[in-house]
Amino acid sequence: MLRVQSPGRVNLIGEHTDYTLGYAMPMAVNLYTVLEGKRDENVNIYSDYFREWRSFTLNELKKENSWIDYIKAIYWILLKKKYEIQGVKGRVYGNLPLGAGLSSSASFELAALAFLNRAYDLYLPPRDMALMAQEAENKFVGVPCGILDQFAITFGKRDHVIFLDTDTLEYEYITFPKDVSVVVFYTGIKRELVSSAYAERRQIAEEVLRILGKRTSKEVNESDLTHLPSFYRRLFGYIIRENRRVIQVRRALRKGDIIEVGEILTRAHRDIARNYGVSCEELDFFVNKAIELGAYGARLTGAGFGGSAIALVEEEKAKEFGEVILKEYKKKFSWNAKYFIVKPSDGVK
Ligand code: GAF
Repeated sequence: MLRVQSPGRVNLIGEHTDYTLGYAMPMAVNLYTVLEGKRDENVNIYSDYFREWRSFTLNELKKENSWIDYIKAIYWILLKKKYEIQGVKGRVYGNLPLGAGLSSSASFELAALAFLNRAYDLYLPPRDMALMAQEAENKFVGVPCGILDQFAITFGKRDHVIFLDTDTLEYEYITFPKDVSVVVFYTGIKRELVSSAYAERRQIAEEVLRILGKRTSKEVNESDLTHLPSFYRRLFGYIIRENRRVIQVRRALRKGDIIEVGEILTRAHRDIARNYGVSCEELDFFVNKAIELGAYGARLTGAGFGGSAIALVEEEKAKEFGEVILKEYKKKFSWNAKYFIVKPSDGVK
């Protein structure tokens, strides 16, 4: 029996920068998708969460709008690249909440890819695994995501965040302070990336690059935007500042200045909410309350539009912080909200 454990991801800073090939700083976290099983002729997987078996044969890789599509997506990319693989009989379970903005889809896809990599001795380098999982998500599942999630889940390292150049895929591990907790807060609002708002942002950002004749957001300055319509200026201005903030957070973390890290995070939230339009009342409520309760900083994490937010909190206060904010939040919003105290963790293994 083979068992693969694939984490979720939290992005510390660098949001909506990956599809213009900018900077980001994610971490893998200790909430997992687990896939266990053995080789077989066809694919037969039981999901604990959905309480059902799903099956397919390798010559019928059609999308069926179910959780099994994520496994199909991985078969699709491996077969397209002519890897010699067969089926699997197994079970998927875990404690990573689905659709909560913590990359449950990428986590599941990488669980499947890592599983097949080992089961069929494919010897895939980690970088290829991340890129293949992204291509599977883009082309089979149909979500136009960047590389952020797949990279974090593949390259995560315990006690570290990853400074990532999403253009060159050069990266650097930066120590995350042990006495600071990352409190992840799920708003209870499920998020579907297939929804058009994400794709729309991506289209506009790519259009700005085209108009300016630039390849990546790293090469764009505020002054380049002067002649663009104000809507474009506003959206792209955010991306330019966010790239800069990733560099600033790297510097502050290296200095061990968590107060500065926190301030930059909160500033990033205000900016994305005001100028990029992917926050919502619930996320803003969490960020405001978190600051009121003494967090170093707080911001939405992932695509936004619901999903999750994070706060950096002193380790010994994290539990109380989570309880208080959850209670306050539930008075006003969803009963499905939850919080998790997470740690930067190792990638898929
Ligand atoms: C989602 C996408 F999948 C990522 O690629 C990234 O764009 C993120 O939203 C926003 O930073 O998680």
